[in-house]
Amino acid sequence: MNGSWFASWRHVFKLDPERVISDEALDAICTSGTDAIIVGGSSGVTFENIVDLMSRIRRYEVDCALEVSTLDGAVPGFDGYFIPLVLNTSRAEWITGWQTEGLKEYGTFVPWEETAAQGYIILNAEATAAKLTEAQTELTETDLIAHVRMADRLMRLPVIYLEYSGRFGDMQLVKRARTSAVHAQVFYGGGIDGVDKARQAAEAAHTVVVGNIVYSDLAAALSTVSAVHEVVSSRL
Ligand code: 1GP
Repeated sequence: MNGSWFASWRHVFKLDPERVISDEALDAICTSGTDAIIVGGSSGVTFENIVDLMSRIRRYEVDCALEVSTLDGAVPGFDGYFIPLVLNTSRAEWITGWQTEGLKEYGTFVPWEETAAQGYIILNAEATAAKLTEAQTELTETDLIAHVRMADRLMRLPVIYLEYSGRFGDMQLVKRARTSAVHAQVFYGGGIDGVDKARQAAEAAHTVVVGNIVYSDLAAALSTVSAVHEVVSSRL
């Protein structure tokens, strides 16, 4: 795929620094066998709550990356950094605007070897990120493939993130996106609530991201780790 620091990730938990998670739950997540934890959220993210969550995850060996989504949310100390660029919006500030502002401020401190842009394609109109960025979520397959080619072939982004946050997506569409990408690693996130959906997502995307269910049903969240890894090992 791309030889990057996240290339081997198949299952990822995404934790929201704004939400409360007990030490016991965090221990279970960090020792679950997941390939990595991404810290990120669409609202209420502050320097302080990121530092707090990072320092708790740092007690474990699991890889931990930060999705930098606000100007004051660039916190040092993570294994890696993702910079989201929203591709299906006409609001330029979400494509390159805020990112350029961030580079004006922190550009000389960026650990480039561990930093990767994510081409976000947001496909659930109800997701907070969709509302915030005014994403055009109603994409046909033709629209989606064009966005994938834009990200993968023209912009050469290392990650394409198909974001359905809060709702399980169309796996046929996700699979089409993955097979259309030549270089990029295709992440899928949204609505995974247990083994069955985790398997379907693992069949469709390169990397499966599990978020909300961590906070509402920890056992179901934990069950997704082996579900994803079993699909991947059955392909080997
Ligand atoms: C959110 O893609 C992730 O950014 C995961 O989505 O919270 O719906 O699992 P869920």
